[in-house]
Amino acid sequence: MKRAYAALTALVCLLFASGSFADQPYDWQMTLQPAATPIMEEIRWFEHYTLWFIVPITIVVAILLAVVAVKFRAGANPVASKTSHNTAIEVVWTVAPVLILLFFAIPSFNLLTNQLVIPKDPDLTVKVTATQWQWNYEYQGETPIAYDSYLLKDADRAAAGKEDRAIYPRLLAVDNEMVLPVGKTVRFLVTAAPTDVIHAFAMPSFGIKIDAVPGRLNETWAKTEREGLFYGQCSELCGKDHAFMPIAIRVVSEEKYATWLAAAATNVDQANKALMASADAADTSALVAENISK
Ligand SMILES: [Cu+2]
Repeated sequence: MKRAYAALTALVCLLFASGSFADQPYDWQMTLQPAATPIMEEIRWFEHYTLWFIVPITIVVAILLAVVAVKFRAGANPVASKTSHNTAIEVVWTVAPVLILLFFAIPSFNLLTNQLVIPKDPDLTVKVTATQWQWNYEYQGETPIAYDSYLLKDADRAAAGKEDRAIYPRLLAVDNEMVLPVGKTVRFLVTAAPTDVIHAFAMPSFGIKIDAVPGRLNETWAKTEREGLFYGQCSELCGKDHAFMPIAIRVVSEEKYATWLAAAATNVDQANKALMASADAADTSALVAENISK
């Protein structure tokens, strides 16, 4: 009976938990996406931290405004006060914001430094080149691999084996995802094609958003902490199809990555398909196992 119940629970969870297959925004989302890198964890922490200042300040200012509006209304003050200066108040409202801003500035600069200082000797370097309107990923390894990543068109879903819209959402899914090994430090070199326009490479779960500028090589990095399929989008208005150049990154185990890399050296399309089949199957069985063990 217990087993049957567990199996039923697993099935129900599977039916409703399809969102957990891929990291992407959801309707009416209010918060940031869950983190997949230490940088994004820091960003999420910083966001919560700033709220501890923002919320009380907003409440105090709103109360002060209400008090002033009521207490000093024309009806209660037929003769207006001529007071124009109060040294004590001026000192307080100068010093207090400076102190509050210091509490923001220090962790903020820390975060910025962590984002912009690329770790020495990254495990992997991927050059990302944006063009109107697709991405090109170039793996700087012993066997150079480069391929384009386009928006997945609805008409191509069946042929690509990407009919599950929970895993491959409309306008976010691509034909060929970028593939990265989990737990490794990846350096991204980001640019746009020489005669193109400015785009931006953005991956919310990684805490990455960096401009792709023609003639300029921007650097950023990520150390992924978990496997999954992560979605982002071009984040710099770049022309009529700006909304149609999504970014998809598949983070897999080191072994799967090695297999993919070897296969991709000869045929990227086939390597991606093989990886997709094993990754999607693993996701599903892991979820079932996780739910049965609960
Ligand atoms: Cu773009």
